[in-house]
Amino acid sequence: MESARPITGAEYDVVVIGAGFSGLYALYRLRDLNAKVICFEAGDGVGGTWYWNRYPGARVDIESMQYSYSFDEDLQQEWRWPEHYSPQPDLEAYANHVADRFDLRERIRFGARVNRLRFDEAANRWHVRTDRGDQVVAKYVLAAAGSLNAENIPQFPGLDSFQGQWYHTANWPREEVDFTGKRVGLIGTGSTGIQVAPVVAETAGHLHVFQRTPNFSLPSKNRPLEPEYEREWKENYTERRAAISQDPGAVYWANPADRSIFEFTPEEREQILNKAWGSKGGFEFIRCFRETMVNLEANEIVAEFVRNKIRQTVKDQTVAELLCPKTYPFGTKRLCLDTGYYETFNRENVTLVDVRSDPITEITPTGLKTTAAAYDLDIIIFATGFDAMTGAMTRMNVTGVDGMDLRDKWRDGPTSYLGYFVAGFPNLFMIHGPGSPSVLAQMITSGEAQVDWVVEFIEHMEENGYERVDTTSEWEDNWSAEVNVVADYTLYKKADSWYLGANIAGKPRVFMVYVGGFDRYVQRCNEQVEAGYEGFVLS
Ligand code: N01
Repeated sequence: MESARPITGAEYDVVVIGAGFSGLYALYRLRDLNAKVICFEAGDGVGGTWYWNRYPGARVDIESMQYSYSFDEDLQQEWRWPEHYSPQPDLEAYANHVADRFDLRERIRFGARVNRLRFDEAANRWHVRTDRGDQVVAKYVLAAAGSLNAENIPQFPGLDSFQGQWYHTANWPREEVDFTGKRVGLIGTGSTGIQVAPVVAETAGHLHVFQRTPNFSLPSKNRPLEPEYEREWKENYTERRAAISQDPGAVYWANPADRSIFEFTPEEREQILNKAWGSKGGFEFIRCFRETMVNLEANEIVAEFVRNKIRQTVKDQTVAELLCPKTYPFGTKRLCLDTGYYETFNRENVTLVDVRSDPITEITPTGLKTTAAAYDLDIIIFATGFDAMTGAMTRMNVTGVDGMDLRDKWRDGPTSYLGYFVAGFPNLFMIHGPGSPSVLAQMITSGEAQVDWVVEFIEHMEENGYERVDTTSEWEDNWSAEVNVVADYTLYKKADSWYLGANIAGKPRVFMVYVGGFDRYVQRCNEQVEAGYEGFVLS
């Protein structure tokens, strides 16, 4: 939608927030309802995560033959992915192709960040405003605003005084940033930092990596996509997508192994893990043994195997030990995939700084200070993550029934029913919201499934003349209990991760991701519908 003029006073059936992969698919699906729809997108283009995260090294860590839409057979047959793990430009190009191929752009208003959502109880309508002055009214809001888009920039004193350039990875400029010969400081060693470091180290004069917590990272073994591999996928897409829909992580495993680690000798375990590590790369490694994520003893065997790989790769053993995670079980912070991350620390121009023992105290005009030292820097990169799962929603100033502010509602931690609904916020559907599988399932596929469910829900409401759907605190509590029961069965809560909100100072410690599996989640949502829309208050 090209018009730069704000839209005021218009009424819509549905406002979609966000033109990332889920938002685009929602625009496609909502056509079935013949609904009047508008999408507000903060960026100037489509792609969501893959529009904003254009930092050096940005790359998806699920194979693109799977990390792609399944809804259109011609699309999945015709689109060609150059590499196993696509870099950001290829993913953004794909999102643009989809937007054009299915004529989705005409309904998107770009450069329009939703900054106010107010529910009008008398009329059962949402009033939606954007920072560009749009003011519209809609019966339904479908918030596909992303799980990981409200960037976290730690409040170090002095950032305003810094005379060099600084960037958060999720708000990276379109123009290339030239690191040649520059003194670069990289703060953060999650999935993002681990991708940034090897690329920046290639040209930087010197790279300081400021690490607070080391992460487990697996080799991606990324490579150009072999024509034979592509052909095999395309010939078997129907069966493989079906297998993906039955998988807890919504991914396809070529060699699913259901074996106990305790049935093998230490030598045999080592052999199995080595094979998974060294062959195709990627997350297949996690599935070597069935107990890895639920049994501490099994987990520690796998963790120590990875630590040994780090020790073998990094020449300086003091640095290697600093890079070895030892304070939480393997996989309980989001696992990373890398291309040459640990090798980066063998370079002369790279230094690891442990800011757990020596925290950053301030940003200065010429760099940054820790408690023990000062570092002169030309560029600071914040790979410091996100106010995950809730930030996108709470930053929109949402008020529901009785003027209830979503931030107040979630003061003690986010609540939802099935990850879609928040009691007191009728007709508002979240995609990848807290209480959904979100990032623990492959997000394009799980987004498609969630959008399908929402569209069918709206269809049901329209066919039956309902004006409003809400849920109750009781059903939110039931769902929170279910989310916690499955999380308690695993080791996930043993890490200070963003899944728990632990990365944001003051954020309540609540486990926000449904880890019962994507397949089980879809089943649970359908069960509630089949049980006569149990847990929903329809009127
Ligand atoms: O963010 P993170 P991310 N001082 O929160 C550190 C997805 N993703 O952008 O661990 C010093 O994981 C923080 O330290 P600690 C994926 O789901 C996917 O890397 O909190 N350090 C941590 O090291 C991922 O999980 C892909 O102690 C500070 C880092 O910053 C999610 O996005 C690629 C600090 C933040 O790590 C987020 O990943 C990239 C401070 N004050 C991302 N504050 C792929 O698909 C924070 N840190 C490949």
